[in-house]
Amino acid sequence: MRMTGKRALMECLKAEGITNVYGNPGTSEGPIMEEIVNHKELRYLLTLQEGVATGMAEADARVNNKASFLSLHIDSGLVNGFSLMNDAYTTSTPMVVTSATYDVRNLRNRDLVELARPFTKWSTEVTLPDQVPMVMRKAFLEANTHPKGPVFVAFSSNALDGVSDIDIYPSTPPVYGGLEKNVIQEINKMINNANKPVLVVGDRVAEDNALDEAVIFAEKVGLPVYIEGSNIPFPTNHNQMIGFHTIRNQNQRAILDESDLILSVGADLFSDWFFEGDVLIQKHTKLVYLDSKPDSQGNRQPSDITGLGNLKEILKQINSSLEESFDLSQEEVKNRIIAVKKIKDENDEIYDENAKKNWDNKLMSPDRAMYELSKCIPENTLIVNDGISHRGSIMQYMKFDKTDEMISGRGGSIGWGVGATLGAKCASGDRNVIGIIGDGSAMMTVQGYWTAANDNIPCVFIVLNNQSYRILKVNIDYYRQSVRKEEEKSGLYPYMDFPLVLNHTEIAKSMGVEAVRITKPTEISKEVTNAINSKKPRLIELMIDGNL
Ligand SMILES: Cc1ncc(C[n+]2csc(CCOP(=O)(O)OP(=O)(O)O)c2C)c(N)n1
Ligand SMILES: [Mg+2]
Repeated sequence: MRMTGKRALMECLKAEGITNVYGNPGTSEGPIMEEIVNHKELRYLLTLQEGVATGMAEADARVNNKASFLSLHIDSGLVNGFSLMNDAYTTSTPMVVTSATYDVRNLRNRDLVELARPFTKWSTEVTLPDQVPMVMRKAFLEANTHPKGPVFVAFSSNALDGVSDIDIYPSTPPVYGGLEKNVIQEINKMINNANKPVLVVGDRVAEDNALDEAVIFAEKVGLPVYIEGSNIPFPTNHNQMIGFHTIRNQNQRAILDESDLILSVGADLFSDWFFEGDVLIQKHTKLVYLDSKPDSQGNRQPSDITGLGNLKEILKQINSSLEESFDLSQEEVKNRIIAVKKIKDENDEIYDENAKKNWDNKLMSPDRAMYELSKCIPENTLIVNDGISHRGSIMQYMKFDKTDEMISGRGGSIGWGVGATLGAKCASGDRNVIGIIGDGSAMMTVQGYWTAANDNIPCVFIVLNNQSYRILKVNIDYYRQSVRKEEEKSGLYPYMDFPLVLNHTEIAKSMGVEAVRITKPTEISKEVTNAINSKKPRLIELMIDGNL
């Protein structure tokens, strides 16, 4: 069919099932903006800073579990998107990112394709309209193929405004299978021979929709389970879920060190900011490393088996091999589970004891705030967790049974949560979406409050105003104690507090979002309920203690 390149671009997006286009336009995007209004199936969400658009696209991709679409301006607009694109690249979130670019007859200052290359799996430019469909098919295919990640396509004005005979076909993302039978038998043997096996499950279990299979596996073998990453690969309230994977926790480190078999499934095993050594797995511990993503952090530990494939399939294969042959009696599995539950209860007790010390403090304790939130957030809400230093507390009090109940920021950049809350809501229809966001992270992308109001995106932002970059204090303390081996705490946290307190309530109001500031834990429930019932964007600012 005869059409312009810009029309072909829109037809390709529709063929790929895209409904939301996140962006910030410039002069070069004129042809795209003109065209998009002719396609009612496509909703353009105008943001006032590229960090907001990129956060929206990142969350959209994770909610839909497939590539989203992001339209950034040439040069500076694209560069503004890089911090969250970099995270999407290192953590494998699929996104197709575009800029419209110069007329090819112009001399250019910048090669956009080279500029985007370090942050993308594939980066290319389209100069003729005829190229649009094949490049878009490849772009979506690349983004959705492991290791997933952002791709970049620049569209010259010649490609957008040019006319050609064009046919549109969607991409066909690859399907992945399980492992060969002899490998499954080997894994089965190792499970049967192990006395202290441990399971670590991570993001790719969630992405492969394998939570149920992971539960069957853990229950069948009586495994203690750690959750790693930023998704929900295992029910957080399950009796065998004994914690979130971190090498910083000494109790957990001891359990992993004593284990004779670690089964790492879709997880970035033993990853941390600080260098703690190359091989962290003990000599007597065997590692079965299973993943769908070939280049994961966990893959760097020496393993006895490395299996790549679809984790749902692989776990199904393991489960059915255990149905056929598993030596442990039901009684022995029951005893294992009792022992695991005991560890879980002890961990919870230690957590509660610490939390109770500050429970009724005048300046609200973060744990108290998270507890109150957990009591009033309705079932089936999607939580966007950008609580930074309070992520652990959020996970402690809010229990998540299913994969689609929570996503959290991944990769390290702050500024994700505001856009992510918006993008998650845009991708979630009528479902309630609540973002829990650090005051520092939210400040990076406050422009998103305007998009919430402008497009009437009825999500709730809960900003944790602890008047600080609190995580930096946590990390510098850990660094001083565990890396530099200092015995005394210096208590010095230079430039990590905000003596001039941020006021997200007033910022949000100034952009048309209703907002309220809360200092008392007893007020939380009413305000959250009001916010959800309002069916409008709302912001709740919780004033909490930022001290360690
Ligand atoms: C773009 C970017 N700039 C700076 C940093 C360094 N950084 C990491 S966490 C953090 C503070 C986060 O503060 P906040 O969102 O208030 O959460 P809190 O630590 O107080 O819980 C900073 C500045 C970063 N990760 N990303
Ligand atoms: Mg803070």
